[in-house]
Amino acid sequence: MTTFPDTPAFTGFNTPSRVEADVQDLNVVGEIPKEMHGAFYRVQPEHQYPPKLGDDIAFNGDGMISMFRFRDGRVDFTQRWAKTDKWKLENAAGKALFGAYRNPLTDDDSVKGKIRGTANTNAYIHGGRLYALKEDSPALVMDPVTLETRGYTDFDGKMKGETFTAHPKTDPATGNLCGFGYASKGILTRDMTYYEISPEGELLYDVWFETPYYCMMHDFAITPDYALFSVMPMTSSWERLEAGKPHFGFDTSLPTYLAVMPRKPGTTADDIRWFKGGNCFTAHVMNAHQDGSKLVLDLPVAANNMMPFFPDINDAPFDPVAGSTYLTRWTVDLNQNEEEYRSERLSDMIGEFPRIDDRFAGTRNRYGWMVVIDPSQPVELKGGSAGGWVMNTLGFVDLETGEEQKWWAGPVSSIQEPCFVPRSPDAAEGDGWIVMVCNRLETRSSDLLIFEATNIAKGPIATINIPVRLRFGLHGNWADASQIKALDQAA
Ligand code: V55
Ligand code: FE
Repeated sequence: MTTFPDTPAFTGFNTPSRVEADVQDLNVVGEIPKEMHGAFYRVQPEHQYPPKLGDDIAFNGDGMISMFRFRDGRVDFTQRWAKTDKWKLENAAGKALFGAYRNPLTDDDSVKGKIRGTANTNAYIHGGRLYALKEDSPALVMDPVTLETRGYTDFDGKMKGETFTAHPKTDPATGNLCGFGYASKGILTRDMTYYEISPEGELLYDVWFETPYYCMMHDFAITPDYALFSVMPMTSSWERLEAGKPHFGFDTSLPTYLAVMPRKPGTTADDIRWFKGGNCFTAHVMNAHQDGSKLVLDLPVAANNMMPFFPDINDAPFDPVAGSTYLTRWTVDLNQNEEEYRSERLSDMIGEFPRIDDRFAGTRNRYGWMVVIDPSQPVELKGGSAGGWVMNTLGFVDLETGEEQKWWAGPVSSIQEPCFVPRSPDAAEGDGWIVMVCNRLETRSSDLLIFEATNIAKGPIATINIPVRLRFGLHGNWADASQIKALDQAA
């Protein structure tokens, strides 16, 4: 019998949905730009079965991939499970076999040594392939048109590490997929790897190095010549796992580091420069660029932990004010003999899930978009279970002029990560649209909204009603039809 727990992670807007679907021609209010020809992919964590240990965190759900296919002003919807090895083993057993998030000590004996990944964090397109990604395991390859799962890849045996990030970047100059892994020699190891993969899917080179302490290395940044990593004290140990504590805990006694690694074959750990900073929390990055000998990294930073489900290692209570993230600029000058990075706040909006026009990854971007918490707006979540602060606002920053815009989703709605869609492959930066899932917490439904990218304040120009109940989601990406041959042909 399947009975999901009556806990916040599985009730209200988070009630399990588990629907694979094909729906043609979704209902649209407003007008979808005819130039939008391609697909928006996004992923949400969904538990296939009730959690083995009675309750769980959303980050441990199985990946469910949604595809919104755009052509001629119409939108089709397809949704499929990312069928990881874990999903298949549990499906065959008819129940959960894997236990807590990144704690193999809690697994059923029958799955010892199996890949624990859930492919629940990002849906990423590169070289015409769709990757469903979870940072504790290799990349899962899926068909970008049918969403059928092909399986994990080790890039023809060339990826020697055990993991591949959920936040790779595509270098617009070379077309290479730039990615990394942490815990590369096994869970809790300090070993990291950097990988570069050609548009044809060939792993070109890797770089191995160690971080000063084991940490959640969730995202990174590239520039034409460097890869930049933020080491922050969301850490773990075998003692934590043996005690059955959440995998990650936040250690306010540790410094942070900005690692700068030359992006070229033959780089070794000795070539990496480590710049120190004070204790703080980081997760996602907006972008980075080179300015002469200076390197500039823009990322949301909080004074303390922003993830209540990964608590303070000394059990200090969660502090939502100290856990508020603000877009921040870290700078280092490679020509100076500096030991610390400089830090300066760029915006007073509480923002996370930063995005850019990805064609400017690694170069100086003018525009950025974020999910913003605006505590000045009223919240009445009738029927919603979301506690605490609500991600209620889409934010926009113009880093050249300092202009900011906000669009508030209303008192009973919250939003998921925005994604930029260029008007055409060679359009100017920011010339295009934002697509974004909006959670209707009261009716437990979802809409996909479309905004003019540099005029979000005026509100959506189209609202696409999603006829399937979605849940909170994580990351997604747009692929122009020309990036996926089969999408282009099946017109
Ligand atoms: C993050 C998300 C994850 C994860 C580790 O946002 C870090 C950060 C959805 O899964 O496993
Ligand atoms: Fe992420």
